[in-house]
Amino acid sequence: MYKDKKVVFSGVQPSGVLTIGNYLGAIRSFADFSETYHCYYCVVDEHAITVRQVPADLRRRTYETLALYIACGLDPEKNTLFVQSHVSAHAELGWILDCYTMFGELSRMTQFKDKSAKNADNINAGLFTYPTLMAADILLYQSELVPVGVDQKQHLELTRDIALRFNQIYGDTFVVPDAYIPKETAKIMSLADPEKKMSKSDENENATVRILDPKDVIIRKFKRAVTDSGSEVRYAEDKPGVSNLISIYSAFTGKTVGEVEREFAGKGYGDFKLAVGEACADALAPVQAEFARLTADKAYLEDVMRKGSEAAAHDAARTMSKVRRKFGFTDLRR
Ligand code: AQP
Repeated sequence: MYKDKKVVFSGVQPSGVLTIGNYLGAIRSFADFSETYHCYYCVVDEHAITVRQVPADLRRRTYETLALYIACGLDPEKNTLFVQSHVSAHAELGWILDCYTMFGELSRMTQFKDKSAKNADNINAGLFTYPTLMAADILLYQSELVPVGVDQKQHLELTRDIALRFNQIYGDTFVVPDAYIPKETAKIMSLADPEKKMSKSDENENATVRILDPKDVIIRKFKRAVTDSGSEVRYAEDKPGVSNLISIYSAFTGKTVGEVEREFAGKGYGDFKLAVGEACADALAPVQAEFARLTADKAYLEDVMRKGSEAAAHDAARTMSKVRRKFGFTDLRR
């Protein structure tokens, strides 16, 4: 879409207080793209309602997620920061793409299977078509790169398939995007069950470390983290709990896995867990301070939202006009 710069798009659902999984798997890398790409970072509130939300909480978390974007280093002058429901083209293109996505493809999505199991009393159509709305988010801006955690890989592959299908039928319409998945932190696991992904909507508070948790809470949660039998701090398939903690420690300190193993050779899990907690809390402290400053200024956040949604709506309209023309909707706006 931009002749001078390629486009990056990503989003986070305001479905809970963000975890270090969201941070290390996605948000932390967002700012790396700001200089060389045209970046759109969206608070995807329409995705969040596929699971029942308390309206007041959803509203507050939408502000908070935007504030966290900025606190994590995203400058609103260099990135288009906005809220999904403020740009109606997302829902509009989402519907169109629904008509180019097969029932069988959506049925294979593991996130749909997981979330339907978790929300058995509310397996709604939106939960099922979530990936086509996500495809719309990405394709609307002609994005080339989508920084996400590994849990979103399957949705990205579907997005590519939908774009290729559409382009094949109607000629070049969408850029076919690639996922950008950070290698070491692609999937941060739950502290209570290291076989399970850390998720912001997990009801077990001990399973997640939240970006906004105070230092003492962070340290307590790491102290309680489920580890494995034995006492050796070593990265190994049969030690999922300790390996997860090593990944987290390594991500916050910049040390390699080998360096971490050597640092804690001969020491027990207790020392190690304390060090992980301290490294995590120290790394998050500046983000928390900036977040507190930003959330005290609602007018500023609304200004960012307004400017971001105007810019995003303008750019999305260009793709929508192309899409409408290609498949034969009448368009009075030309
Ligand atoms: N545990 C994780 N490790 C690495 N990356 C993760 N992400 C999520 N959990 C981890 C990445 O964070 C980004 C935003 O995620 P999302 O809000 O779109 O939804 P999600 O993937 O469903 O994340 P959660 O925390 O599990 O939310 P809930 O509990 O609401 O379903 C994505 O790039 C995601 O890959």
